[in-house]
Amino acid sequence: MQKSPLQIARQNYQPKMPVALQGGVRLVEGEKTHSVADQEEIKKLFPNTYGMPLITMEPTQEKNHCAEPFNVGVILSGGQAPGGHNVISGLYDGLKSLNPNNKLYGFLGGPSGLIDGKYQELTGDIIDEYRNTGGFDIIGSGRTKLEETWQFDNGIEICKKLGIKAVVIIGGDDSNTNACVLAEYYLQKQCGIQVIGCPKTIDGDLKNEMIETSFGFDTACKTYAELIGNIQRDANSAKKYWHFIRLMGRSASHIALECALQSQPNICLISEEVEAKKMTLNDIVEDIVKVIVNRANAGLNFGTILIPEGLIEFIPAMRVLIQELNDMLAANEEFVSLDGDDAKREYVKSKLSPASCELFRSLPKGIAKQLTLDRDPHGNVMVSQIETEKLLIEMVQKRLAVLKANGEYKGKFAALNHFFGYEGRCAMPSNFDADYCYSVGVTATHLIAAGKTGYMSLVRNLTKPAAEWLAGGVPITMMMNMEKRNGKMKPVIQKALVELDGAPFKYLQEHRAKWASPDTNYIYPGPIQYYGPSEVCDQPTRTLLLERAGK
Ligand code: FBP
Repeated sequence: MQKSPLQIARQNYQPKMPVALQGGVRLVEGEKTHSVADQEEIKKLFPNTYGMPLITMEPTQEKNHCAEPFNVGVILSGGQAPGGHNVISGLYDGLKSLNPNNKLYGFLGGPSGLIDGKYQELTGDIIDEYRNTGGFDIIGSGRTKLEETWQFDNGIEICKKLGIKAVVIIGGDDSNTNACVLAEYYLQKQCGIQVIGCPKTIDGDLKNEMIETSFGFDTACKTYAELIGNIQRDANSAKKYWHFIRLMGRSASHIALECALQSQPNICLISEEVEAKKMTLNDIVEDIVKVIVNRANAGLNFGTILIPEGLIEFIPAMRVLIQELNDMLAANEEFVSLDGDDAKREYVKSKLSPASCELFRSLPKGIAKQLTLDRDPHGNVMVSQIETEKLLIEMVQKRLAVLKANGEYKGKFAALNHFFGYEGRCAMPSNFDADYCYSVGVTATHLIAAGKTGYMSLVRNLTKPAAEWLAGGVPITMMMNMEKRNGKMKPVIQKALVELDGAPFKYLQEHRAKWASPDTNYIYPGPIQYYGPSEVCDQPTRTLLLERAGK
């Protein structure tokens, strides 16, 4: 296979590691834990894995060694995130250093690989091909939900067949919730199979008191910020377009916020703020229009607007509509059997409450249809398919036309829409993600060797140089609360949304008037750098730096 010079160079990159993981490792148990909310219910649902202690890893003189070889299975779950291959290489190297006869199996195509018994042994040659690369193509990923006991039982069979002592699930909040359910089930069954989770998602919404960031967020944001910076240079050169840029991230606005901190656009919408202020679509449009008119008055008919992909779900009336649609689609097979868009539209309208029906009717047909598309296996609306940026352009255009007719706007409005998501999910991992992921993988092997289950591999202190990072394990039950999914209350890992009293949002709040003004405040971040001075190559995200400042 042909490779670029950078691909070849990256294959030989040796991830930086915390001192705690460089030699022998000793596990130290800390305080017992409890879930973030709904303690009694979570405790009842997870009698075996609830309340386990936090674990920290300390360096020792003695090298770790497991006399009896053992095998581990790994699953990549959900959307791609840069660094997944390094978690697997860290796991592989960790296992081999414990005993060269240990084996690593990859389950193919996501969680379904465990259920259907599709696997591949990951040998040294295979691992070497994928070190420090983006993508999940080493074994593939999938969104099958691991939640039924027959699936868990199939897992036991295949693990027994392959001599697998532990399954490592690399996934986001929903996949790690499932990892916890699986760990609990395997303990109840006393089948001797451990389950360890690893925090993955570009969305950045799997974070909490213990997990400082999920992997992939760093690389994805830096990739999008580069593209936004390039667009801003173009806008500032051509001076003729408003760019409406939607950014992936599902519900949370972390990606949009981080990209704003890196590139300083004229406007960055934050879904969580829209919800807190109970804003309507018209309010949002009005805010955008004000900035456009103000810049037009100074002769500037161009700019950039960042839009989080989950925005629509945070507009209170829209949220009610989406919830009604979710419940309707979950409990209704009749809808799927209907033929044609018009029949479906009429059917939906007949099932909605009067207020939601009114809102549904007022939406452009394309957007309304996008809202009724299939949900993901976790019952979530697939916000990546809803073109909010086009909806906003249309509404802004209409409003500006009214202002123009009234003589209140004299500018020219030409808009271009963009959606950045898939461009960043498989980018070559930044040094941060390459280092972080490798350590997460090595940490997981130590948790497995110590017989732990129901834990998430933990690497923290991430704004310090990698040598000073801390490793350990956090019980997954600690992150859980009860939420409504597919119409039913379920135990799930609490999603981290943007905190409006958090330092990253406050920074945006303090600076956005200046960024919206006719002065040029754009930053052009440029591409991710892998080689060169540390301040250029090893910087974590602005979000992480601001959140950790003073801690
Ligand atoms: P995960 O939560 O699985 O990490 O997925 C992240 C994500 O990229 C979201 O930002 C986006 O909404 C979604 O996946 C898109 O899903 P798909 O890959 O199925 O199109």
